[in-house]
Amino acid sequence: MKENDYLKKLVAATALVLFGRYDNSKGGEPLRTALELTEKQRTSLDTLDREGIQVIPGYYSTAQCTDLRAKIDSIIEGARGAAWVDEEKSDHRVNAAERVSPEVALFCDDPFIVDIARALSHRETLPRFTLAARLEHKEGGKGSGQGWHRDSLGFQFKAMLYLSDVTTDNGPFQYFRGSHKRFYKIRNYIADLSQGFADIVRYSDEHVAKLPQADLMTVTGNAGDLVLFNSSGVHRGMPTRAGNRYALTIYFFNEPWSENWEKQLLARPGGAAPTPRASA
Ligand SMILES: O=C(O)CCC(=O)C(=O)O
Repeated sequence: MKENDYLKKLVAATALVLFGRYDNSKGGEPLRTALELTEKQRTSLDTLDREGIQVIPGYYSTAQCTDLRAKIDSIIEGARGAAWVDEEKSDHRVNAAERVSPEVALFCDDPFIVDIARALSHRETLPRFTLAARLEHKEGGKGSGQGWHRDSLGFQFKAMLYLSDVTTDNGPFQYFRGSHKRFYKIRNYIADLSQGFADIVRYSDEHVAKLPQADLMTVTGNAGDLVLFNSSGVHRGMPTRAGNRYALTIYFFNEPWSENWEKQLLARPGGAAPTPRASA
C-alpha cells in the first residue's frame, strides 16, 4: 500500500468523526415541535435508520408515470445547455426540474416524503430540488451516478421515484444496506480500504467487491416504486445492458443553500430569484 493512502484514510476518518459530531449543528432551524407522523412514515424512519434504504412499491400509478416520462423528455429537450450529459451520452439530467413543471413540483413537495426528511434531519425546513433523469443504454456508460460512491460523509437523504419498470438490464439502483452507519463508514475507511482514492467518497469495483455482498441490494421493480435512501451509504446506478430508465429524485440538504449548488440547477423561468424550495 502506498504511504499516502494511509494519510488519506486518516484524513477521511477524522473528517467522518468531525462530520458526525457536527452533522446536526448546521442547516436550517431545528424542529420546533415533534412532527405528527403516520404509521407508514414511522415504519419508513425505522427501516431507514436500520438499513439506510426503503422501497415503497406502487407509490405512483402507471398512468402518472407515463405522463411524467413524457414531461421529462420535454424538460430535457427544453433545458438544452442546462441539461447535464455524461461522456457516453447515456445519463441525461436536469436539476431542479420542479421549476419548470408543476407535476414535478408536486412530487418535490410531497408531504409524506418531506416530513420523513424533516424527521430524519430534525429540521423545520430542508433545502431541496428534484432531478429529472433519463438513462439510455450506451456501450461504456458507467451508470447513473457514474459508479460506486457515497454522496457525502454526513447526512444526505434522497427519494427516487422510478418512472420505468426496472430490471437488471436498464440500470437498477444498488445499495449496501447498513453502509450509512457511522461505524460502517469508519471501518470502511480504516480497515477495508485497500485502494488509493482520488476522491474520498468514490470507490472502485475492486474495493466494493470486498464489502459484505450479503448487504448488497439491487432494486429492480416497477414504474411508480419509490426508493428512499440515506445517500451517505455506498450506492450507484448499475451500468445498463439495454433499454432506458426514467426517474425523478429529490435531493435534500441539511445545509444552508449555497451558490455552488445554484450553479448546477435550472434557472428559474423569467430570471426570478434563484431561491431553493424549502417549505415544510
Ligand atoms: O439513479 C441511480 O440509480 C443512482 C443515483 C445516484 O447514484 C445518486 O443519486 O447519487
